Amino acid sequence: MEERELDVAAILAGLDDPVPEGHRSGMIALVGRPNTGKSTLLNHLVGAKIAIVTPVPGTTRNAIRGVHTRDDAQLVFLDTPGLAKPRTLLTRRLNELVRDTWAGVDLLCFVTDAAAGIGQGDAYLARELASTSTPVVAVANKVDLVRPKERMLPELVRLEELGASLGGFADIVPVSAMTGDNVDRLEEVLVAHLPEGPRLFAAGQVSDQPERQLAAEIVREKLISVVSDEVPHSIAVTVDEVAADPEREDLLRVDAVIHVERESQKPIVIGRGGAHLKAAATAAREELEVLFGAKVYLSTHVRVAKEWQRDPKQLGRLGY
Ligand SMILES: Nc1nc2c(ncn2[C@@H]2O[C@H](COP(=O)(O)OP(=O)(O)OP(=O)(O)O)[C@@H](O)[C@H]2O)c(=O)[nH]1
Ligand SMILES: [Mg+2]
Repeated sequence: MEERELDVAAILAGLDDPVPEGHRSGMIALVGRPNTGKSTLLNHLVGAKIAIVTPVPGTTRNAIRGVHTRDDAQLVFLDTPGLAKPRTLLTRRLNELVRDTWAGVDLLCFVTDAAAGIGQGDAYLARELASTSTPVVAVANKVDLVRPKERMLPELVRLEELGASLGGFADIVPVSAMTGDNVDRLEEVLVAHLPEGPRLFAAGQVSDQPERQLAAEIVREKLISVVSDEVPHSIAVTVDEVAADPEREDLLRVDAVIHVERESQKPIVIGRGGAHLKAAATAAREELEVLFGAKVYLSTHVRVAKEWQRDPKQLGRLGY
């Protein structure tokens, strides 16, 4: 069974195109507390679903790159896990990963949840961001949930006050990452703060995430939506390869392994009569078929990786 390879020629095509004068480019990290809408915003800015989105805080576990190419600029976004109090080795590692991204980017996009209110967690993050010399654009997200509109005012004032700890935000932009309201303006603001420079990626490339990782993430997203309580945090999904079926060229095989932390979590993930697993797998397969433009055969196996969130060896094996 052969793994589908990246089309390198297609990815590199266009890299030599002349770059117009005044072209801007750079890396922009999306940072914020968990659940503020960073991944939703990434998907909207890039115009494709690259990062999974769920109502459960602590969804994103990798620094996911998404590229948006325009004639006059190229914006390379890095979605990051929400920064939260570390409770396990996993969350400690995720926080380190987030901080590592701050150093290597041209611009920080600090995403807050205006509907939940700008709070202590945001203040903590703003103080932490003060240790970098990188400009920070603040986003007040979820404006669609703030009614009446006047209720935005105190949140924007609070955000402005937080900016004082880092010498002022480069800009503050209210948006709805879900409806797309004002995201165009945010994009213009981000471009204005990027340095001049050539394209970093070919025009057609929107992500560098391997197909198997995207597939594993989609399965995890669908599982999170069918299980509840603390179980979403105990789920990790791995896919070794996305490969054409040896018998049928038009069929892609995705073998997903679902890892839980304890034996007692298996029945929760599987559900009565397999109902949870079946619902999640069907939803994942349908989405993968659209994403890959091919028929998908998705198999799922649930395994126990005992206390994986606290075990360095298992974390490595699961890709964290
Ligand atoms: N109403 C509304 N909901 C939003 C908006 N942006 C995000 N959401 C919802 O907020 C929840 C969290 O969104 P994510 O994009 O996963 O948030 P995140 O910041 O990436 O979360 P972590 O990866 O856990 O840090 C999801 O249920 C989204 O649908 C918005 O502008 N309006
Ligand atoms: Mg996320």
